Order: sequence, then C-alpha cells, then structure tokens
Amino acid sequence: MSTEHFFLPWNASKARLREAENARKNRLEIVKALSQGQVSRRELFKWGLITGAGLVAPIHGLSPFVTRAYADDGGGIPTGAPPSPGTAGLAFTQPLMRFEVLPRNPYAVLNPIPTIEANTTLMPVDPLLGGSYGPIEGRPPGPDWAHQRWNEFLPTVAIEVTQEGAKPNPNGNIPFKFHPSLPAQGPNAMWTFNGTLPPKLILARYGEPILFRHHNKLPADITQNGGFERHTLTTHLHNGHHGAENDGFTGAFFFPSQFYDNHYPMILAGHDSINVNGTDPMAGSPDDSGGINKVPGDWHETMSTHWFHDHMFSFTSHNTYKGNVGMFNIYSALDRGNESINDGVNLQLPSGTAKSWGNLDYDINLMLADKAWDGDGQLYFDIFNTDGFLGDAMTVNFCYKPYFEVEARRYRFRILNGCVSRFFELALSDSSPMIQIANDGNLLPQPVTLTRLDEQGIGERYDIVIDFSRYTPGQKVRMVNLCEHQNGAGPSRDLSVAQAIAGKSSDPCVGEFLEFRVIPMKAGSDPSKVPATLIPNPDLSKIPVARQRTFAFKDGGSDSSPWTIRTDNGEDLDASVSRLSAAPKAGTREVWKLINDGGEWDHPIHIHFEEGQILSRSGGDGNSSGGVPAWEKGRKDVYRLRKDGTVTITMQFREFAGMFMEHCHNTVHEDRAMLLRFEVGKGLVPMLTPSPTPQGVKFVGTSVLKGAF
Ligand SMILES: [Cu+2]
Repeated sequence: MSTEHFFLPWNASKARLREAENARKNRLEIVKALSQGQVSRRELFKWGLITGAGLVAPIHGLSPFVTRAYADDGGGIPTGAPPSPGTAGLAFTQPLMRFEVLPRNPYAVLNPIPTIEANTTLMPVDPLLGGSYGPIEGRPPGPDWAHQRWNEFLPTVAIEVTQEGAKPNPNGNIPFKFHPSLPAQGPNAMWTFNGTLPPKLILARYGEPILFRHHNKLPADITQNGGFERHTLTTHLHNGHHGAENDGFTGAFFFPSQFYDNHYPMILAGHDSINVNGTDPMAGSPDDSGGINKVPGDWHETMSTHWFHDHMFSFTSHNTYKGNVGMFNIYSALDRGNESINDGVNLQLPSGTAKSWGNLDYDINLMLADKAWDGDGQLYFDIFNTDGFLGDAMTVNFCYKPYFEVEARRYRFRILNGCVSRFFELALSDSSPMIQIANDGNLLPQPVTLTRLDEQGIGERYDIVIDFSRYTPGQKVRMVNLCEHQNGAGPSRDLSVAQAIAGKSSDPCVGEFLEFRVIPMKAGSDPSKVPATLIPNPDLSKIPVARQRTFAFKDGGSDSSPWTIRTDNGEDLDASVSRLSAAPKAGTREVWKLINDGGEWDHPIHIHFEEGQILSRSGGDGNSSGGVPAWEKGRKDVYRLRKDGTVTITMQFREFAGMFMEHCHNTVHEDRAMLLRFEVGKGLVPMLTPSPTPQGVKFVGTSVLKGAF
C-alpha cells in the first residue's frame, strides 16, 4: 500500500475538494440506505459498491479518490472524506470544558419505581416502529434478566439520563459546538447523554449501589439519523462488576421512548470469598465526614476510572462516535478523591480538599477523540472502510484542541481513549516526566515515571500525575500525540516529540492537541502525594486454573464481516449474538491466550466483567517487546495485542452471572464482527438469546460452540 500519496492534501485543488464533497454526499446516500436497513451490506458487496477490503469501489462520483492514480488505496484521514473545514487558527483558543457531573438523586425520586424484573407495563408504540403496544422498559423480561442480588444491594442513588439529539445546555446556555467559532451540531449530528455538552461524569463509591435509568429519546423515524447511527441503544458500563443484565449486552438493546434500568451494585470483586465480614479497613468507601465505611471483598480489586458507552450490535462505532460516551469515577477507601485525609489508608492522590470525597479541583477527566465534519460543519462518519475510521480533528472532552489553566502543583488526569479506531501515544512538548498511576481504571502496584506513555488503544484509560510545580506561572506546556496512523488498522509508527511538534506527519491528529497554561497555586501548599506503593495485585497463585482457552483475532473473514475470532482450535467466526463461545464456571479462575493472527494489524481486546492480569506478552514492537512492561503489571480490561503479538492473561469469574462479551475495541472491527459472547454461571444450560422488538423482547435459541463448557 503506497503511503506517500495517502491523504487528500490540505492544499488540494478546489475542484478536487468539490469532487470529494460530492462523492461524500453520494456515499452518504448509500450510508443512509444501509443504516436504515433499506439495503444490506451483502447487497452492496454484490453490487460491487464495496470491495473485500471494505472500500468503496472506484466508481466515478462515489469515492473521493476515484480520479486519482491511487484510487485503490481508498483510505485517507478523515477516512473517505475531504478535510474537516474551519479549524485554521482555532487551536488552543478555547478553554477545556470539564465533564458535567450527573446529579445523584435519592432512589425514591424514580418514577416508575424500578422493578427487579423488567417493567412490562404497556404503552402505545409509534406507528413508525410498527404501532400497537410495547413495554415501557426495554430490558428483556423474566427471571433471566432480573437484577441479580437486588435485595442484597438495594440502590440508594438514582442517576437518570436521556439519549437525545444535540441541543444547547440550559445549564449555562452552552451551545453544542466543538469550538465557539465552529457551527453548532444539529440534533441529528450528535446524539449524547441529555443531548448536551459538556460530556457527563458519574461519581460513584463502593458500597453505594446505583440505579442508572437510561431513557431513549431518539427519533422513532429510523431515517432521522444524519446519515449514520441506529436509534436503538444498549449501554455498557465498561468493566463494571455487575450482572449481565446491566452490562449492555450487544443484543439486548432498547427502542425510542423506552427506558432501561441498569443496577450497579458497586461491590468489590471477591465480595463472597475474601474479607466477607467487611472488617479490613483497606476495603472501604469514603463516608460523608472524612471516614471510611468498610465493605466486604478484596481491596486489591479496587477500581477507579471507568467509562460508559453504547454497545449496539453492528452500530457501536457509529453510536459511540456520535456521542454515546461518558465517564465514571469510583471512589474507595484508598482512592478517596480527597488529598488531605491522612489516615494510613487514603493514598492522597491529587484531587482537592473541599469535600470529604470526590473532589475534582485537581483530578481531571480527559476524553480524547478524533472527529471529522462535513462542509456544513456537521459530524461526519464513513461506514465503508472496515479497517477503521479516523478523524482529522482532535478533541478533548468534545472541545477542539483546547487549553487548560493549571496551578503550579500536582494534577491527576484520567485519560480515556474514546476514539473509534485511533491509538495514541502521549508526551509533553518539553519531554518532561509524567507519572503513570493507573491503567484501565486500576491503580498500578507501583507508579511508573515516563517521558512518553505507551501506546493507548481504544477504550484504555491511563491515569497520570503531572507535577506543574516545575514550571513558573505564565509558562505553557502542551500534550502531544506521537502515534501516527495511515489507516484504521492500527498505528503505523510513533514519532519523536520533535518530529510530532514540527508537523512531520501527514496524519492530522499527530502533534500538539492540549495546552496547559500554568498559573500560581491558590493554596499555600500541595498536600497531594504519589505513594511508592499503590495497589498490589491480588495473589492468584494458590487458586487452581480451571481451564485454559485460546482466542485468535484474524482478518480475512467474509466480505461483509472481515474480522473474525477463532476459539481454541475451532473455525474463524464472525459475531453472532446467539452463539455461546465460552462458558467459564462461576467462582473459577481461567487462563486465556489472546493471539493477533492478522500480522500488521493491532487489536485492543476488551473482556467484559472481570479484571485480568497479564501473565506474558510476546511479539509486538518498540517498548512492549520485552515481556510485560511496568505499566501493565496491574490489572487490565483492554489488552493491546500489537503486531503479531500474543498476550496471556488470567481472570476469576465471581459474584455475578449471565452473558458477557469479548471483542476488539477498534469499534469498526467489533461491528464487523470481531466479537463473541461468553457466559458465566446460571447452570450448564445456555441462556436463551434476547431478540428485541418495540412490541416486546422475544427469545430465540442459543447455539453452543464445541468445548465452550
Ligand atoms: Cu481490531
């Protein structure tokens, strides 16, 4: 594949850009037809509009690259489109928007009152969705999808959100714009939580169960989607330790006008077997007066930085890109969100002191995502490229290249890679050190000081501490992305800081994207710490390995589903919600070997429900080739396989049961169809497979792969 001619250049002729814009409009018509179910992917292949590599066939007026000698490259950034207009001169001219904390209401405010099994009260269904009557809650009905251990973990906090089209936030009258000088996103361009900026943050703590009610307020008219996205939703709290009915199973989606109740028990893993009486002060939750409420479970399993996002079958990439993402901070005895409480348990990580827990003054959520927009400034997505979608505009918390004022002291940043297909590698523009304290929401055994972080795959979270006391007020330092893509398959190379800043890459998202402006410290001192020991791993060495499994992630499947997973020695299979591929027994420990069987690709593999420890790593390149690096020695939930790489992990399956997923978090790969279902517990019989309709969820049979049990 040629790389030197890869991108439609910024200085391309007006005619070329116009041609590309027209081509995009034509493609959009097809995208629309596809996303609205008027044509199938298979039909498009049959008609020759998509090739095996997933590219638009070079038919004049269809591909923006058609008249070019290298039309068969089909790639470019943004994928399949001319550059996103209007960003010239806008970098570092708007302040970073902080996440908006969702109100934590008393449980009693919920109306109707949540039910253990799905609420099947009937309501009229919109004629556009087939009319008649259907249930008000989209959760599959009956005991299999009842909230597990409800009476044991009765919710005390209610968090209620909608999913709806972009609109101004009445709280501060904030328009929905990536930058004040860019056009507002229309109601069908972005679909987000409550329909507003900033993105939303949930503050949770152990021992305080949450009822998260999600209302689908998207248009019933499936054609009102701005060209991509599906109006059905299923919401996944990424690596919550909870029953599968709350996990956003990809085939358990809900429709416009319905809601779905998710029950997050907020318990430590090991609740049933370790510290069962809740006497260990390390296992706890912040109370409202600076003390600790002890909870059962293993404090070595304490988690901190989560996020939540859509998981709709075949449309996860569209839906997350369009705004169905939020973040979720979990507070514990160890990670209190208060930097001044010195009781021998609290790690005193940078946060603040005003509240007993959950201070956000110096604890900053950063959601990184590449976006693209069309000639009208409206969010653009190309569903044709099955390698992965890349945007050309870097956003942080949905803000195009913002700046952020920091006091000359320590800060914690919880960095989420919220992209569709892009990997990052982060550094500071002066190459000064950052201290990585957590990986995927798990505080590391020991902090690791780095001048450039490792590559960060989609869905991975890296928590870092930056000490700005080394700067004098008035100074500026910027965060830089060093990781270059040529297509959505995976990183092509990592640049030096100097190369990235100098614009040596043709990838528009390489380079500086967030500016820190240092101001004087407001308080007299900085009480925060980064202790030499954070959270040691749970010791699994005495727990027998009940089962070993192998999963090989491979390209070269069928045209319409180019990405597959091979389980053990079976066939290369694309996703099916009704196929059970693995069934670990509840309460056991297993070892899973994840293989990248696709050469040049990279796949960030996410395993739901349980944290794993990486036992060994091979293959890959650069800073990961020598086994398990220090920053991967904690617990993880996303495992980058790297080129020709193999990662062996171990996990336990505890406390909850049901159908979960394992998949590539390059969401384009996931949608096409690098995803499988595994199931924990509930006896030896596989669960029936939900098949949602607006008039109610039906159930269909489940096929079981040989060797799954
Ligand atoms: Cu992948």
